Amino acid sequence: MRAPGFARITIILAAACWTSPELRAGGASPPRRPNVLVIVSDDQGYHDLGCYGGAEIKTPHLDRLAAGGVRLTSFYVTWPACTPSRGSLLTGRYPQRNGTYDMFRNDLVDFDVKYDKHRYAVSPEMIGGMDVREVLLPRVLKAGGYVSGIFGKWDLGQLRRFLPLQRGFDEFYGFANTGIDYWTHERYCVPSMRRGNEITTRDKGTYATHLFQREAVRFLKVQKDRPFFLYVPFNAPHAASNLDRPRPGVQAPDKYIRMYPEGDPKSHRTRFMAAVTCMDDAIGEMLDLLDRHKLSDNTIVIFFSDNGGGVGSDNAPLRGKKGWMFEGGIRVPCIVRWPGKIPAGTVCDEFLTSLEIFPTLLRAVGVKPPEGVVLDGFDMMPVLCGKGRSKRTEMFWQRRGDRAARVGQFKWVDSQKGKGVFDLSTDIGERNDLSKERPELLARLQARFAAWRKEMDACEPRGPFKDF
Ligand SMILES: [Ca+2]
Repeated sequence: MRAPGFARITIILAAACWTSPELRAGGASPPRRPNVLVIVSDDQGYHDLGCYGGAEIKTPHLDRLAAGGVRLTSFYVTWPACTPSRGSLLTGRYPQRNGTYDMFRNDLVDFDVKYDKHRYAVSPEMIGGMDVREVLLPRVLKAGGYVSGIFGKWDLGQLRRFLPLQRGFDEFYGFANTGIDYWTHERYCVPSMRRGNEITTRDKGTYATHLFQREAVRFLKVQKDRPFFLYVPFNAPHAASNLDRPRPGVQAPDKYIRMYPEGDPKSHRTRFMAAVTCMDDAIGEMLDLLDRHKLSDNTIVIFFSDNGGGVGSDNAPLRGKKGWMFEGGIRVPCIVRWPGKIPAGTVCDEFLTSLEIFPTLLRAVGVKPPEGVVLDGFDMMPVLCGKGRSKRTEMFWQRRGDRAARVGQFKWVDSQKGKGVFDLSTDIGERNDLSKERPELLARLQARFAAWRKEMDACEPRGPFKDF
């Protein structure tokens, strides 16, 4: 077995990008590699941004980001919930290939079971984590001279060996499990905020989004003079994870709830919109800082939601929501900005996924992918720049017994929430099941899924769920 590691990661300089005329003449140093800012929201719906047609929600800074770059309308994540989706972003691989193909989560919390720290320490969500043989994006970028920081929701394992500082990040402030109370930062009564590897309760009482904003801004100010990878995976607007009953849903500061005076301040929808707008403000400060330090033109900014909208969200016109195999679970808003490269204010309807982000970023910054690692995506920058069609023709999803495939314009779903074959080019809402009238199409989609499943079963096994 080959375990790709840091030592085998080699760097190439993309000569066309990096060798300035001055350098070729023996003059000044080459231009700086582009910075990377990846922002992920949590359970935000397809219609929960102004720039995606959400008229009732206030997202001026995300709208500004879209106005300066490209907005994707046919962009998918790899799983309809948090953990595997975030794992695919950082590995560039299908969940079934990197081994994280379900949540690291204790189901007992749904039955109001309270954990003390000793019981929590040996519970499944504490001991699961992304296989340490997986090479994560910050590890690869480090070979290119990047400093990397993550501020927010890690969600890829809580034991020290799984935590961000052991996976290539230089700084971490946030929580490692899959959800917290926004104010206490506890998960079902267990303190969960960390600085680096250690739990901290120092900021208890401060709204989590404001803390991630504070830390991301601090990182930008300190690291602005060298190439950086800043990863800001918010937990907003995910419902809070605490033991309050009835379930509180999304928590939001009063200041932002008051920005929606027409809504019931106690409703899930009002608080969801308030949490999104608070997050949008945090994103705005990061964008402002890039502008102030004249870094915007040399910074690739990517924003997307880790899965379809959950409690309080609006997924229109898509069918279903978080957890589902229909489009509402897996098709998400995504914005990419790279001034001077990606035309401003454009819309891209091409078939693309979060698997493309890893190879796209490495190509853009001139760092070679890790040797011996199978990546499931490709460089989508030419597509984002309007210079070509997407190479993606297929995508597959599996969550326990639920399965789905998109092949070209057609989608097959076989799940507890429903099944059928749909033509997305005319039926984005997946209302018209074609499986009876097009049995040959159903068979073709099922065959493509079976071929993908066979490939996943044959790849080098990864933990923690697989028996090998
Ligand atoms: Ca999520």
